[in-house]
Amino acid sequence: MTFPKDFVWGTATASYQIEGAAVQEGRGECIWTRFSHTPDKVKHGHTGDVACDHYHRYPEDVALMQSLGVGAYRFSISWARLIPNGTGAVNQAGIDFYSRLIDKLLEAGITPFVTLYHWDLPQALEDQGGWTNAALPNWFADYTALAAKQYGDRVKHWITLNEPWCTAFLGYMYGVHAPGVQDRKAAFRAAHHTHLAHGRAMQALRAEVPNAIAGTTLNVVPHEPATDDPRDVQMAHIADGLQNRWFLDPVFKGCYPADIAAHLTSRGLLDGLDLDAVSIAAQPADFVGINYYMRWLIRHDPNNPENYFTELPANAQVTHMGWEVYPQGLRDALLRLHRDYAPPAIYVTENGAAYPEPEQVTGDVLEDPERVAFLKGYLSAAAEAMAQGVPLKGFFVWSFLDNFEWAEGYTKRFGIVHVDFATQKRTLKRSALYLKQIIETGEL
Ligand code: IFM
Repeated sequence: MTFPKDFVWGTATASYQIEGAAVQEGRGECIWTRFSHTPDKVKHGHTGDVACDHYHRYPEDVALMQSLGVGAYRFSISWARLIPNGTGAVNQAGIDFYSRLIDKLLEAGITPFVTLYHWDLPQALEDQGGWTNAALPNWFADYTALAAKQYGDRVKHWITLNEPWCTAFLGYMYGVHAPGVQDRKAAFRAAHHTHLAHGRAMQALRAEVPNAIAGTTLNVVPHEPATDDPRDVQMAHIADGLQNRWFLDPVFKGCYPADIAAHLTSRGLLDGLDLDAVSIAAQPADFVGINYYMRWLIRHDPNNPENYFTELPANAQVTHMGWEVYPQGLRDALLRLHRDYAPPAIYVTENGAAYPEPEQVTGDVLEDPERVAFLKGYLSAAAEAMAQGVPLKGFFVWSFLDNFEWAEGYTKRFGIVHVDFATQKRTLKRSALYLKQIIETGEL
C-alpha cells in the first residue's frame, strides 16, 4: 500500500484539550471551563485549566512534530482567547499566541490546518442561549472574519466547525458535554444554527482570504441494521439520517433530508425554525473533513424516545472508549461520502484510539502495540477507499498528545505522544515512530 507523495500526513488537537492557560492571558471563560468546574460533570473533577500546557510549551511541541516529519498540524483557535466575551473587545495576547504558533509551524515546514470552532464557546455567549440563539451564526461570522484577517496571510487551510453533531446533541440534547443542556428541541435548534454558522463563516473566509482552502469537519458514523428485520433496516436508515444526513445534506445539497425533516416535524422538534435558511450551508467547499471513530448497529425499539438503540457486534474488539475497532467502517464511510456527495477532496481530519496507559512512564519510547495495529488497520482501509477512487488527500491522527478527553477528563489517552500531566514530560509512543516511518516511506 503506497500513499502518494503529496498525501498530507498530520496530527490533530483542539484548543481546550491541550492549551491550558484556560483563564489566563486575557482568555475569557468558555463553556468547558464552566462545565468542568461544575461538580460531577467531568470524571474526577478534571478540568482543562492546565491540560498539556501547550500555551507555554508550543515550541517544544512543534519541534517534536517536526522530528516526526509531520507535514501538517490541525489545531483549533479558542474563540474566547481571541474575543473573551465572544463579541466585542479583542484580546491581543490571544491574537499573538496563535500568531507565534503559526510562525513556528511554518518555520518547521508544517502546514497549519486551523479549526475555528472545536467546542469551546465563550461562556458569555452561552449565557445568551449559545448555539440556540439565532444570532450565533452572525457572531461566529464576525469572529471568523477576525481570525481570517489576522492569520489569512499565513494560513490557507481552514475548517469552520468540528463535529457539529456533538455540539448540538452531546451539548444540548444529552447534556454530557458543555453546556450540559438536556432538551431535544434545543438540540435541533442548535444543529440548525451550526449549519447557518458554517455557511456564514465560509462567506467570511472567502471575503478575507481569497485563496483559502476551506471546508468543515463532520463525524460520520455508519449506522447499520443489526438484523435484516425490516424494522431494524428502517430504523437504521432514520438513525443514519439523524446522525449523518442531517449534517451532510445541508453542506452539500443546501437542504435537509426530507424524510428526517418529516420525522422531526411530526414530533414538533423543528418548530419555529426556518428550514429553507439552511441553503446557506451549501457554500462551495474545497474539501470535507471527516472524523471517524465508530459505527453503530441499530435495533428498533418503540419504547425508546428515539425508537432505536445501538449495540456492539458480539465479540467486538473495542478501544478504551468502548468503541468498536472496525476499519472497514472507515472505508465504507469514505466510499459512501464519495458516492452520495462527491466532495472535491476529503481529509480524514481525525482518527485514532485511546488505550489504557500509565500516568508515568520511564524510557524513551512507550510501547503501544494496540494503537500501532489500530492505525495500520484504518490506514489500510483508507488506502482501499483511495484505490476505489475516493479523493482522500490526507490523514490526521488523533491525537498528537494525550489530552483532556472532555467528560472523560484525563482518563482516556489518545496521544501518539504520552503526556505525564504531573510533570508535563512528553514521551514518544511507538505509534508516533510508526507514523514517522509511514511518512518517510509512504508504506504501511
Ligand atoms: O477528543 C475528541 C475530539 O475532540 C473530537 N473528536 C473525537 C475525539 C475523541 O473523542
